[in-house]
Amino acid sequence: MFDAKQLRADFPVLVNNPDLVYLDSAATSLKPTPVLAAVAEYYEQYTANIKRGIYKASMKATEEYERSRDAVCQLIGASRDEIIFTRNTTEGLNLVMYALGTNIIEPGDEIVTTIMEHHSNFVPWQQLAIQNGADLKIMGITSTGGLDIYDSHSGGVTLGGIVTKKTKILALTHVSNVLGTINPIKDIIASARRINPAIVVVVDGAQAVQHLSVDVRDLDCDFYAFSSHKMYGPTGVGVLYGKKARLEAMPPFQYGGEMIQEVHLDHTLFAELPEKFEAGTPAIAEIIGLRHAVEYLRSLASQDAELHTKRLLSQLHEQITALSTDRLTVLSNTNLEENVGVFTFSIEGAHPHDIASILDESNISVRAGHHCAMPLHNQLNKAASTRVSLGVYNTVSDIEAFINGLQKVLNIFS
Ligand code: ALA
Repeated sequence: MFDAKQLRADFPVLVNNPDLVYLDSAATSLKPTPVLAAVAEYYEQYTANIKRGIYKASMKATEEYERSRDAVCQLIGASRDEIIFTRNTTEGLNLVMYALGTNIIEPGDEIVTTIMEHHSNFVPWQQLAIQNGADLKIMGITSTGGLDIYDSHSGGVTLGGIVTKKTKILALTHVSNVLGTINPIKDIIASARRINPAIVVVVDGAQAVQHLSVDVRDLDCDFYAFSSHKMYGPTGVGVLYGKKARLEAMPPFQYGGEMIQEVHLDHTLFAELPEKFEAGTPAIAEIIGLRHAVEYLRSLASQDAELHTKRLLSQLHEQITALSTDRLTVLSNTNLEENVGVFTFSIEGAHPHDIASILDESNISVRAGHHCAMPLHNQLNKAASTRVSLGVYNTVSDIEAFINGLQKVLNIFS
């Protein structure tokens, strides 16, 4: 039986700050003890560079590093040569844009993305379209915060209005960081492939892997990028999954150490996958820590922790309705079945930064601003918003504290 109160003992930040109401897990999650212990163990017991040393500590570090790759493979159903360690989701998406996008996009081609993208999965494609003379086409959203992709007759997903045979790349998020919306990626990809079987589909999974079970083969995406730090792992590590045939056909993204087989004065033979895309010394300790985050996540999934987060989101919505104010506008997805646990809102006459500062006086951490999603905010006619995002360690008391804090905000700005 899942018990969030008990689980909080796994998170030193919560133990050390018992009054903290942390509602910003979409920005970064807190880290459990096994992850921190694995990072410390590497630094305290066997610090060494990987793949370079013929001595015990180096071999152990290399082994632990590769065990993380195995753990990620199991998490998302990929094989070892399809998992590239990057710095973060942004770097993974940029890798695809530079190493593949710049080589395949020609004048007159189309790139399709959505209005709900984080800048990391929007700006690279926008810039590629500008540089290579392609058209950037953007899927819109409905009034409840889902993608506007459903056929009015059949109710099924149809991209007929936006993806065409000229669309070479479809880049979209699995879960929106502002709306909380879970996009029906599998149906979207199937619909896109019916129109253009050769389309390259790039998925931003940064807000998804910590909430949903992801199987990249079942989704049939070409690329899937995510970050360790949002899934209870260390900062400084990202994962890029790529279909083997795609990665093999791409040139390296960065040149340097460890991504080569042989270097001659006039040419270089590159390493096989995945090393071809892992130039230089990586974030060794953090990647070792990532395996423990994956294991933690798997144990949460077996306890059905997501059901707990969903219940908290429903409680939050019920209590917001009970406030019966017409000055608060909910911007996140109000179809809670489609929402991973994000509540984004605005209050008439109150700047989101002021809202966040007032909440912070009660030790409540939320995010305020455009959340790296300016096109979406423009579409919603808001310069900025305030966002609550839930993690597995949140409790009924956290929601109550937030509602009390919000009442204080409404009183101040009445
Ligand atoms: N992308 C992270 C967020 O949405 C930082 O907050």
